[in-house]
Amino acid sequence: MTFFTQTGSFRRREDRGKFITLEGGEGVGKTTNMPFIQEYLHYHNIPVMVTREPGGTKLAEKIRDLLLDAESESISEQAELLLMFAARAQHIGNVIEPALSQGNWVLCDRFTDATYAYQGGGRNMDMGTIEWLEDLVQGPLRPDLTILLDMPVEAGMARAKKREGKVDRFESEKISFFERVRQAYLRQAERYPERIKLIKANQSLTEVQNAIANVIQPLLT
Ligand code: Z5A
Repeated sequence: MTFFTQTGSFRRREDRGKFITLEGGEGVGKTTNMPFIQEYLHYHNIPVMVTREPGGTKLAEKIRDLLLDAESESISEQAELLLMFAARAQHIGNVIEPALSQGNWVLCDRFTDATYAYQGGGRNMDMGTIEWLEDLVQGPLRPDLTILLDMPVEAGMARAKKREGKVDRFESEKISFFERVRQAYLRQAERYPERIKLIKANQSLTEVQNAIANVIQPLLT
């Protein structure tokens, strides 16, 4: 299938789009860099759908509100884990898979590596259970590329604190929680070096964005 691009040239849609996820701890710059990646792909005439987790559909956004609400009743670890995957099931079925199968690329702010990091690392939940849920909910779906922005926890938290707005349920965790999250992300990167590309987030924004462009580039050919 072909379609007309903004620059006026025709580009052939591949049978299936690519799935890119952006990951990292507090304040590493995910929100800041999502529009950069979107524009970079548009520049290369790639149709991209931008989304996030938890969230991305009406129901999944409601689950997100429940999960992030700092004033909710205490949520058990199992309930938190299952809610993450319930939101993900809805997101994959209604948004991610349809977009990919129509040849669109999908750019997602956090995905299942966040579950390994926050529920597996932060909450010390069993990684085998997470793997089992991943297989159940995703089948063979895995990101084609995961960009992991990494920096020391305290520096990321200091950046995040400068933003306005209420602190959510995760942000009120202790620093030791975020240290475990970071280590779990780094273990994921060691485990999947082909898929997960680690980028130092405590560089200038230009340097971070150059590094992001470099890791996306091989997908364009
Ligand atoms: N969660 C989970 O537990 N399990 C799961 O499976 C999933 C999620 C999918 C969702 O939060 C929460 O859900 C998350 C994990 C959990 N909890 N936490 N914490 P989220 O993803 O919506 O938001 P977040 O993680 O809290 O992200 P963040 O704190 O908003 O960070 P960020 O988006 O990476 O940072 P930012 O807002 O882009 O940047 C922070 C500041 O730094 C800002 O002022 C920027 O202008 C500045 N910045 C960014 N880059 C630079 C550079 N390079 N130099 C200088 N300053 C910079």
